Amino acid sequence: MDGGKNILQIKTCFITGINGQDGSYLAEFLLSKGYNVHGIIRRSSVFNTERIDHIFDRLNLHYGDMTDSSNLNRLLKTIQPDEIYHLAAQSHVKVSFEVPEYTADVDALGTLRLLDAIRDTELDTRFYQASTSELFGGMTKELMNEQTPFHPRSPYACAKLYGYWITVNYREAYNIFACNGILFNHESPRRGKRFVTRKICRAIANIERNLQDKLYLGNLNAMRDWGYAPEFVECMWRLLQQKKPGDYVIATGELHSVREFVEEAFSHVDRNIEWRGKGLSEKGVDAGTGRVLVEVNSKYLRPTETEILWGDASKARKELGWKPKVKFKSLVKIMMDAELC
Ligand code: NAP
Ligand code: F7E
Repeated sequence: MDGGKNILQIKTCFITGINGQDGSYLAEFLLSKGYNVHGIIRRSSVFNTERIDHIFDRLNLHYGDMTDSSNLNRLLKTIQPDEIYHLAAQSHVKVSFEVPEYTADVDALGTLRLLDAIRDTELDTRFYQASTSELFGGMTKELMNEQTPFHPRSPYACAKLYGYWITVNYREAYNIFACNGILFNHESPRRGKRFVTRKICRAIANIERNLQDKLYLGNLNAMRDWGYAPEFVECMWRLLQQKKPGDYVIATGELHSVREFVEEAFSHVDRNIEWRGKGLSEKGVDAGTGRVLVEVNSKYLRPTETEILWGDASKARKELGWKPKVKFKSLVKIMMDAELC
């Protein structure tokens, strides 16, 4: 007897980080596929479910934390998920320099705790680890794929490096169906407000509404391969539907600088940005009015920077049949439209 689960073919999934950017899109996607969706949220002094409020009634939410093994063990025993999507993390690179030990506890040991809970409970489940292009460190302008050596450049990336390898190790040691998605930056109107794309789009909308004077940024020359989060979460699911577990780079293959993102985003409010000065004195000026709209502030620079992240997702295209539709210009439009409406 299988309690009717297989007869009805309703799959159960467990998402850590369900109220984050990716968790919210993934929950929507898995609900649309008919999954029974469970997830953990943390107790917070204010409401923290804004991104999932619209689907709240269709979710099974539990209090949980990646620092609490007994909680994770208990939840896995009770829920018995067919698939686990491990997205919870202290995900801000700059913040990881301020809280390196906490970042390691949540992002590295948290992953171990969850994998070990699978091992302890002897669950026959599939496991997705939210690995990151930050593993590569981006010191050279080269396309990065599954064979590119890792060189993490922040406490966040070092913690995620452990998460990557412990996922591979538990796959090899205990035959767990465990996969790494090495995702390059992906954004959306639900992106955290302190990540650069959302920060830029929000600031521009605020400037247009006279709520903010200018936008302060750090490294304008950093380059990223920015994709669209709803398309990227679909890959997480595709990865767990494969015959064999594996590790995949997910990226658009298009590279742009923070400076270009600023220019493109300002073009949506008909402002043409001209750059004047150099280094910390550089300013972005509205070519039409001469008003300074962008300044550099050293507090947004990082002790070590990941300069360039540019991904080659050929393996995902071939084996997962995945190809992104939303590239740089349409991504900026989606994000600016959302801020301006
Ligand atoms: P996000 O918006 O910052 O969401 C992170 C989630 O993790 C939130 O739900 C957060 O809950 C939860 N969380 C943090 N600490 C936790 C803890 N100790 N216990 C339980 N939950 C905790 O991040 P995202 O952009 O959706 O990214 C999802 C995952 O992919 C992360 O692991 C990130 O590192 C990784 N990643 C992201 C990108 C990207 O470009 N977005 C690229 C590669 C990899 P609270 O709301 O309570 O803080
Ligand atoms: O920075 C530069 C900054 O914070 C992008 C996370 O999801 O993607 C994300 O990490 C670039 C960096 O994302 C500001 O120095 C300039 O070079 O938006 P970000 P990130 O660090 O790339 C990876 C793949 C993840 O895995 C992470 O979880 O933009 N930058 N000025 C700035 N960045 C911020 N945040 N704020 C600025 O003012």
